[in-house]
Amino acid sequence: MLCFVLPNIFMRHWLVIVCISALLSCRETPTSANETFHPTQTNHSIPQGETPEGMVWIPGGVFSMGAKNPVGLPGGGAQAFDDARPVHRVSVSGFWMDATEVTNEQFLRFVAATGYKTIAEIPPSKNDFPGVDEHLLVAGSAVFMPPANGVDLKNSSAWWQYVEGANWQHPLGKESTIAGKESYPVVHIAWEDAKAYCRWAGKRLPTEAEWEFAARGGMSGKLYPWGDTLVAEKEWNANIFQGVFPQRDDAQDGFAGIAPVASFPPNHYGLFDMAGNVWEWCSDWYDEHYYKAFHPDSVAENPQGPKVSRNSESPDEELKVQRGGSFLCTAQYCTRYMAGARGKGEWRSSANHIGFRCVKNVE
Ligand SMILES: [Ca+2]
Repeated sequence: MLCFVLPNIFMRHWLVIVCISALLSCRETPTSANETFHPTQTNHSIPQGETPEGMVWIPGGVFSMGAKNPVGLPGGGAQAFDDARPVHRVSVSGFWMDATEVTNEQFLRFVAATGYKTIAEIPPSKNDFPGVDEHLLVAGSAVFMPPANGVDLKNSSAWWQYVEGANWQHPLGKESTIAGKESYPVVHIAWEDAKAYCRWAGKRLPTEAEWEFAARGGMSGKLYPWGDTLVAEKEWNANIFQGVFPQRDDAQDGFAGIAPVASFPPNHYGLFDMAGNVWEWCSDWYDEHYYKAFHPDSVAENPQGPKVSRNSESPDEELKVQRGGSFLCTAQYCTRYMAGARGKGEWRSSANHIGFRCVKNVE
């Protein structure tokens, strides 16, 4: 899989990992052994007591985690998802999960209570960037800026710009606001920002295995959280990108850019936007070879991810897993809204398509 990192001196702020579908070469020969999905065995226990506000119960169980190579399937795009095989059996315990991505309104309550400042709001330190002119060390984050004309899809800097003053309260830069967008997912969130919110809320970030179990909604091996068909009879199930990427978003799904949470039907567990809208951080470090350590027929119990990040395309970066894809995903470029697809991002970086949701253990 070929991925690359946007070049910028402000690495910790906006190293957005972008995976290029058009350039992928399938280095792995699919075999039935490493692409076999078995039925999901769902637990039946339901916790006593009240349901935490805004959360749904994910029963846990044993499922097949990973992704088939979708290349050649209708809408499959050109990414082979080599990092998501072998498909392997995983057991997760039951847990509560936020039904939606964390919204601006919810994040505002967190900031009002704690005074927390996100990484995007803090100017990069001189110590972290020795030799860089101080006037260049400004707080900001990466913002998607559609180019006027077609561009080389190998060059993501053609549509991502580091914008001074861009942060969760000003998603497109200093002059923009979140007024009237209280029900939109909060964005420009780095991994430790998401972790801080979850801790404050008495919750935590999901593991990658928990996230995928939840996204699959009890089904096994489906391409999407709702089934195998991306769109049927023009009824969209997720906020992704239609048109010509990156310059023209036709919004056939009703939204050009981010949508308010829960604008599309939930999956079988009552979870909204498990595909598209904004990327969601998981607790795990990202290792492109992590799945290779699992045997397809053994069962991994509540895997927590690798101990360190490993990625051959950006070996110096520390990457955490992101899941679900975003409003910018399209088969023309990146189909990582698929249920088994993996994403990743530099853990101290943010952008206006990165958010999160939390989970909570049974008390
Ligand atoms: Ca859309």
